[in-house]
Amino acid sequence: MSTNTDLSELFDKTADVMAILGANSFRVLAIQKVARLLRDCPRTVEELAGSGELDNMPGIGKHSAEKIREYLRTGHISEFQDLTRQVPPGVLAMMNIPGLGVKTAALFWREAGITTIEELRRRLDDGTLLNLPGMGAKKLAKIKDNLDFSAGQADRRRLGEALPIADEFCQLLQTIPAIVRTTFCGSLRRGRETIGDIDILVCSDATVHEQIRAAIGRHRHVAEILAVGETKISFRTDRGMQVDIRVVPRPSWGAAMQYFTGSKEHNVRLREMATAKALKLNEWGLFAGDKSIAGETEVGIYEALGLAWIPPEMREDRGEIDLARLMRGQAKADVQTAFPFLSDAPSTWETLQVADIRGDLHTHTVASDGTCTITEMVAAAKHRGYEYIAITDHSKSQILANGLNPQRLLDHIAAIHAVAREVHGIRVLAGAEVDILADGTLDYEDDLLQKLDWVVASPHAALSQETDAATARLVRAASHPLVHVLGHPTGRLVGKRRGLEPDMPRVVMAALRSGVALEINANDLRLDLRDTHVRLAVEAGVPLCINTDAHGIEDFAQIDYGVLTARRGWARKTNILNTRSGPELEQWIQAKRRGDQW
Ligand code: DGT
Ligand code: CA
Ligand code: CA
Ligand code: ZN
Repeated sequence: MSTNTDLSELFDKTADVMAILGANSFRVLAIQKVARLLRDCPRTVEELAGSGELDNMPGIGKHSAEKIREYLRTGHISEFQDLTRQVPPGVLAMMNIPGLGVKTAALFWREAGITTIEELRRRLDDGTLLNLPGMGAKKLAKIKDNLDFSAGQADRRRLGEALPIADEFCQLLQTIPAIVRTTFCGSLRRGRETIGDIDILVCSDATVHEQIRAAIGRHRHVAEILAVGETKISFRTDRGMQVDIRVVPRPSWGAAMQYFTGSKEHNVRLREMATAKALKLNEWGLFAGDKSIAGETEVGIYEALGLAWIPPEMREDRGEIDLARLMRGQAKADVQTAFPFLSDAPSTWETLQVADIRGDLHTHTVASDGTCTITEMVAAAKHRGYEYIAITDHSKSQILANGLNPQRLLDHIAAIHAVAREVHGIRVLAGAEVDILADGTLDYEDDLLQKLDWVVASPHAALSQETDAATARLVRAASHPLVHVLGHPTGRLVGKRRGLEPDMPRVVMAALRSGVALEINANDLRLDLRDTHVRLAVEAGVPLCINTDAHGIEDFAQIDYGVLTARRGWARKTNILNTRSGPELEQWIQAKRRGDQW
């Protein structure tokens, strides 16, 4: 990958090392911020260092700029190396186990001498850790549970990591003239939050595997070519992801796309349907005896089985096959009876598009822990074609994120309104992301909340609460009359932190009663609400907001992941609040403040 990525990872790792060595949390945070800036920066560090701009970048201090230059000169940072040498790699792995964290990892290392995950697993079983301060049986059981959770995720990558890689290789393959079409399939096409391996299909009637081998062999991100056959080429990227490329002839293109998109459970159901009609379905086509009756297009396969085409994100055997059958049927009432929340009884599924999103209602600026100013964020939102944006910086309890105390918030509101008056063609809402405290109360008083145009309420701390406490907390926040949307309601981080595990149907019902919206946080590390929770909200008729929680202008692009997650939860345009026009949103906000039902 690029130097920006390498450096960003180095800074991130060093932040972990410093944390475990007991460094001041503000210093750790500053290093993490540099990591994020480097990752998100559209220009290369080489450029920035060359032009001298590196020294004037907000968020990158003198010390960090010096380190970056050292890296560009020598390929390493000696101070970081010295720090890293002091901590066994297993200890770093330990602190990244969900729910374990710096303090416990340091305790296990210093007080129990644990330096590897295997050792941790053994010691969790033999009971000797019970002697450590603060370690009860319940707490240890939870750690064990989390260890299993992270083992289950071990070789899976986040959607946001896999998708750009897949895109890059698809584009590369597309440059081979004998290749007619290229697409990725598998879990990636279904928009799952984590990806095991990348499945790419190329359509060609020629023999192209040697050309493919040559093209990928030259590519800088290819670490090892694992196998080359006429119809299948596999390789591993420098980040350890496996990619399978399959060559498919034109007549089988649709069948192969269907088969390799999966999911496996969905495919099993389709094959049963085919068998029931005395047909055979495989990756080559749909056959009656030896005769192919469909295969060139995916929609052809579904229609030949008596189904409407099903968007890939819905192919998880969660009722989509029944829906597709009823949608193709004659009686609209059947759809309504089986799926009451689809009151318009669609006969085709109109998939939610990124272009349907008309604004972002959860964004941060330099006032708290963002990297851009209000003006920059607003300009970038306008440039995307958005009709509105809410600026929602952190509230006072978020000390490490530089949360705003009441006086700073008042000043910030004035500053946002000042920008709003200057800029034309986009509505700018003065908002806040208010912490939902452990008991469900909010981090600002009502008279202050009243002054805001838009209130996101989110949990950030106390995320390992028991289910009952978590449910009560979120229900209480959802019921607060001044809240517009619950932001990242569970606080989970994909593959890293389980977050709250509330009784989600009850939270959804509370949102319905009070007319509050629920967020689909589009950041690929969050995707919170997750797909199954989205489905609950859709079925209950609770409005959803897809927000990026942007901490800089680069983050607006994350909206794609939120839209994929929304589709996986069967959300359509009508379910998403921020697909409405500015005036319609305004009306919704007014009605919410008056306490009308949505
Ligand atoms: P992943 O890679 O673990 O994130 O998940 P997928 O869904 O991409 O699974 P993968 O890569 O093992 O296989 C790609 C697709 O190929 C899968 O979604 C469905 C299809 N497929 C794989 N194995 C089978 C199978 O045994 N039966 C059927 N019907 N389909 C399969
Ligand atoms: Ca796959
Ligand atoms: Ca695969
Ligand atoms: Zn947040």
